[in-house]
Amino acid sequence: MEQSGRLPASRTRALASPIRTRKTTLVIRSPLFLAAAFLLAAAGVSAAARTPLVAARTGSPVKVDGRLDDAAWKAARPYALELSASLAEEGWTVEDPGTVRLLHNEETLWLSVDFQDCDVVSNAKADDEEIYTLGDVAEVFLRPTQQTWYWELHAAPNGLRSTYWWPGRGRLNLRGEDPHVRPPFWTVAVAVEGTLNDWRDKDRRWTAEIAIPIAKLLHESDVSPLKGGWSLLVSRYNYTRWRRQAAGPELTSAPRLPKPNYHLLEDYAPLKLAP
Ligand SMILES: [Ca+2]
Ligand SMILES: [Ca+2]
Repeated sequence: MEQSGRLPASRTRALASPIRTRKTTLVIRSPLFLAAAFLLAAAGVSAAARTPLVAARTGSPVKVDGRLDDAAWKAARPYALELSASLAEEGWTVEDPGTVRLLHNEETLWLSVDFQDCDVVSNAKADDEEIYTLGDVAEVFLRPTQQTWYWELHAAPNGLRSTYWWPGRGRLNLRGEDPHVRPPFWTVAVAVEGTLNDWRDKDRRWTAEIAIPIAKLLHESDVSPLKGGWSLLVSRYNYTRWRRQAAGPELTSAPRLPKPNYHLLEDYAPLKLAP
């Protein structure tokens, strides 16, 4: 989910800067270039969002037990979760670092998260509660880039899940409809180094492995992510007693977003399933 469903008003201003930079470094003669630059701006595509998140291909399935000791994970590149550019510009730094890794075998997309966390907490009691308001979560957003719709999967350190399917972000907060998809079609297992829900001590981390059957992601006539054309955001809510720079949960994501709003769809990274 998000802190606010509202897209930031400064979105246009934020985009103006890289486009201006291009104009100063490139001699623009071609109307095609101008058209491309306009389309880029209209689509809200930032340079950072174009760096793909790559899922390495594995021949051996991941054992989904929350422990990241499978040999296959060694072949997967770790991507660091980052604060939004806006918060970084204000001088904020990440307090509890985290990484995500991706693997696939053409049938299943696996994600693992490794979140350092001084205070692992979740008050969630059941799947499909708004668990991001009840404690720490890892979130996975998956979207066909040409579509308005997207998946939003949440996993908590107590193993609970929420599964959302949004027709489009303009329907967030719409009452009278249930965005949850039940039963969940994906699996998760978690491991906590420390003690869940004990504020008195200092924890170390929680890890999770998520397995998503790729075919189950498809809606209507959408193209499989195996053929490209999908985008991905992995994000986090980190509630902690030990927060230093602000009140409330720390919000970080891969890729980095311009603002701390996880529904900035155009800024998700392309998802690349390596052959
Ligand atoms: Ca494992
Ligand atoms: Ca936490």
